[in-house]
Amino acid sequence: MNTTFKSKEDFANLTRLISMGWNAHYQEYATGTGIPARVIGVNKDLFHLSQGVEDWQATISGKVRYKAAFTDSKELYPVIGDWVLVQDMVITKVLPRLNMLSRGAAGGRRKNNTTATEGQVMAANLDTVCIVCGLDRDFNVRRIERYLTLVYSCGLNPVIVLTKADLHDEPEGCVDEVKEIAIGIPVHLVSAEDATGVLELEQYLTSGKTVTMIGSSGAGKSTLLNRLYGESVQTTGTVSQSLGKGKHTTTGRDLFFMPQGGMLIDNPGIREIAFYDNDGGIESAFSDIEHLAQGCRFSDCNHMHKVGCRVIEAAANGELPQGRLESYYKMKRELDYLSERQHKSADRVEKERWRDVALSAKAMKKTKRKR
Ligand SMILES: Nc1nc2c(ncn2[C@@H]2O[C@H](COP(=O)(O)OP(=O)(O)OP(=O)(O)O)[C@@H](O)[C@H]2O)c(=O)[nH]1
Ligand SMILES: [Mg+2]
Ligand SMILES: [Zn+2]
Repeated sequence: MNTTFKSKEDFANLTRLISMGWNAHYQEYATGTGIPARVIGVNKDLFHLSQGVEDWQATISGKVRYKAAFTDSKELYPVIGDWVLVQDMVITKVLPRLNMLSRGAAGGRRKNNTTATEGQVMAANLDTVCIVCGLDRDFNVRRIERYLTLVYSCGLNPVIVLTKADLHDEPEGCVDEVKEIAIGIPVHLVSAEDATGVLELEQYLTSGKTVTMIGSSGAGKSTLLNRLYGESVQTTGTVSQSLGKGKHTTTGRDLFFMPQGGMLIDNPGIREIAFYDNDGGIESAFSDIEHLAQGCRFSDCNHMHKVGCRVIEAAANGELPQGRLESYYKMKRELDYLSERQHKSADRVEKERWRDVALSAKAMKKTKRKR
């Protein structure tokens, strides 16, 4: 990073950006017109940007929009947490992301897109992803397993936050249950109601660090943010008595500069956890099964047939819960299908590209002949 400063002001600006997560990676790519800023809110085509002192709204340049529409859009369209270059209230460049939390979104294949399924990037440039689960009717170990696979598939660091501890008679039992499936991952037991355990979460919110929360609607994400912030900055909503579900109170994504020094992104509740990336998520989320698999007789064992399979043996004798193995099979099938579709789609896009090249060559020949 360039450490020669023309003025005290330059130095102060850089220090402020660093406290917002700026580092040598973004500095390296910050070439072109405009000044760096971070996306702290998105409202359709309007982006809420900040440089630490002031914040303002900007749109995106035609060039960025065009690129996003005709290439792999998930890389290029600004999302919350992105670092961008901005000039005269127009975003001129989205700096390459260090990571992103994405998931499968409903909808078909876009023209010229290289992937079969649409992906939705929820947030970019993250240090920690908090999987928030309420200890009311929201509590579901199988769902936490899915969130873990999603976060790992994106190459991100998960942390599990079991909230609403005040509503459960034996919350410690839930922690033990979760620890069995979340091997080596911190599990925090908190209550936003009476502040139990909330201080523990401050370790993730130190200067320059960006944390995001995901979970179902009504899990208690916004309430937790308010508790950590020390005042009510986000609207919260009640959980339906009959369904035990939230009412999708948070609808947008916002990044908050926390008094602890870090940044916290609140997300809308997730209805359905669909995968999009496939970056070894299953191996990390099911490291116990991966470990058992070393004892399988055949190195390419798919753990579906009994012959010499250590995983099936462990499920049969109770070492491995049957529900966990079923969860593994289901997610593995989904992720295998996803990579197959993405491969196929990439091949098809390549074929279409060559067909287009051939067609335009033909067209050029025709016009030459006419002349
Ligand atoms: N008793 C208790 N209630 C809580 C706690 N945290 C949240 N709640 C309640 O749970 C309900 C839902 O909380 P929200 O914070 O709005 O949930 P959310 O996860 O942000 O939901 P969406 O914005 O819909 O995704 C509210 O009625 C909160 O008061 C807690 O620690 N204890
Ligand atoms: Mg909310
Ligand atoms: Zn096996």
